[in-house]
Amino acid sequence: MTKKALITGVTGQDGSYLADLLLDKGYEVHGVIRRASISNIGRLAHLSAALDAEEPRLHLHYGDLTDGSRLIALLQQIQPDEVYHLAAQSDVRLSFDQPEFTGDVTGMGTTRILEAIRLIKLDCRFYQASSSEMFGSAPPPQKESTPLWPRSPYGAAKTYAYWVARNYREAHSMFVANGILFNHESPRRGKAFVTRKITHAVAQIKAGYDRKLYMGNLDSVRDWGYAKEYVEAMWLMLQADEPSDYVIATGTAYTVKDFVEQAFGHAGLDWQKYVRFNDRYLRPTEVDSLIGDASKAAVELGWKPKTLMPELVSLMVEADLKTVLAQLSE
Ligand code: NDP
Ligand code: GDR
Repeated sequence: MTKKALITGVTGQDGSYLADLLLDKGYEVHGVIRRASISNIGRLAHLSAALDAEEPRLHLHYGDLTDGSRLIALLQQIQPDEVYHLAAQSDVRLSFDQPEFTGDVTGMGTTRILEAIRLIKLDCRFYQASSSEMFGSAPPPQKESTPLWPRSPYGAAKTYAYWVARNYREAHSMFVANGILFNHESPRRGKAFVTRKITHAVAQIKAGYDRKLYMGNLDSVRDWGYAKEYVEAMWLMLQADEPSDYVIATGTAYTVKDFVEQAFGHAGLDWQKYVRFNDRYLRPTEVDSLIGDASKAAVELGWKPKTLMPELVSLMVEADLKTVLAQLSE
C-alpha cells in the first residue's frame, strides 16, 4: 500500500526538501499551500512532473493554519498516514512586530490541526516542527531535558505548540513527535534569514554588484546544519516504534561573524569592506547561544549530521553565485 503524507508548509525550505524525500521513498504527497497574489511554489518547481503527471504523486491543496474547518476537510479528504506539520510564521525578528499573529499561526495552528485529527478520529502519525528557539536563554549545550526559556513571541508560540503536541500524545494516545531542530540552512533558505542573506550578498558582490551588506548582531552563536539532512530526521521520528521528542543538531558552534568571514572568504573577498551595522536587524531580546546535543537521535534513530558549517557555507555561496551569474547573462 502506498503511504500518504500531508505536509503543511510544503512551499517552505523544509517542506520542499521533505517532499523530495517522501516522493523518493514512494509516498503519495499532499501539501497545503496558501493563496498568494503571485506564485509561491517556486521551491517545488523541480517537482512539476510529479504534480502534472496523469496520475500525480504530488497534490497541492489550498488551506491556512488559521482556518480550522478547512484543515478538518482536508484531513478527512486525504486520510494521510503521516502528517508533517511544518507551516509557521517562522521569522523570529518579525514575531516582535506581529506577536498576536505569530501566536495564532505558529502556536494555535498546531492546536487546530491536532484537534482536527482528534475530532475526525484519524489514525495517523504527527510531526511537530519544534525549534531550538524554545531554549532561548538556557545555557548550551541544549538537549531534550533542558528547561525551556523562550526569548521571542515566536519562541513562546513554538513552546506552546510543543506542549500542546506532548499533551495530545499523553491525553489522547496519539503518535505525536516533536523534532526540536536547531538552525538548518540550504540554498533554498529564505533570504531574510541570516545565512542566506549573507551568501546571496556575497554572490552579488562577487558578480560585480555595487552594494553593502547591512547586519545586526554578529556575536550570536548558532549551530548550523544542512536542511536536506534534517528532513531525514523528521521522517525517522515517524518511523520509530514509539513517539518521542528529539533534538536535531550538529553540536558545532559558530558566531554570525564566523559565517560572514567564511562566506566572503570563500569568494576571495574581504568582508570588512562590505559589511555594515544597522540596528533595524537587532531584536529586543536576543538568543545568545544555541548548541545542540543530538545524542538521543543518534542512539534511537541512527541519525547523524554529515554536512558541517564550513561545507554548508561553500555550497550555499556556490549555489547563489550560479543563480546570480545566470540572471546576469539572461
Ligand atoms: P519557512 O519559513 O521556509 O516556511 C514556512 C512555511 O509555512 C511556508 O510554506 C509558508 O507558506 C507556510 N505558512 C506560513 N504561514 C502559514 C499559514 N498561516 N497557513 C499555512 N501555511 C503557512 O520555514 P522552514 O521551512 O525553514 O521551517 C519549517 C518549520 O520548522 C517552521 O515551523 C519553522 O518554524 C520550524 N523550524 C525551522 C528551523 C530552521 O532552521 N529552518 C529550525 C527549527 C524549527 P508561504 O510559502 O505561503 O509563506
Ligand atoms: P534565527 O535565525 O533567529 O536563529 O531563527 P536568523 O537567521 O534570522 O538569525 C540568526 C542570528 O543572526 C543574527 N543576525 C541577523 N539575523 C537576520 N535574520 N538578519 C540580519 O541581518 C542579522 N544580523 C545578525 C540574529 O540576531 C540571530 O542571532 C531561525 C528560524 O528559522 C526559526 O524559524 C527557527 O526556529 C530557528 O532558526 C531555529
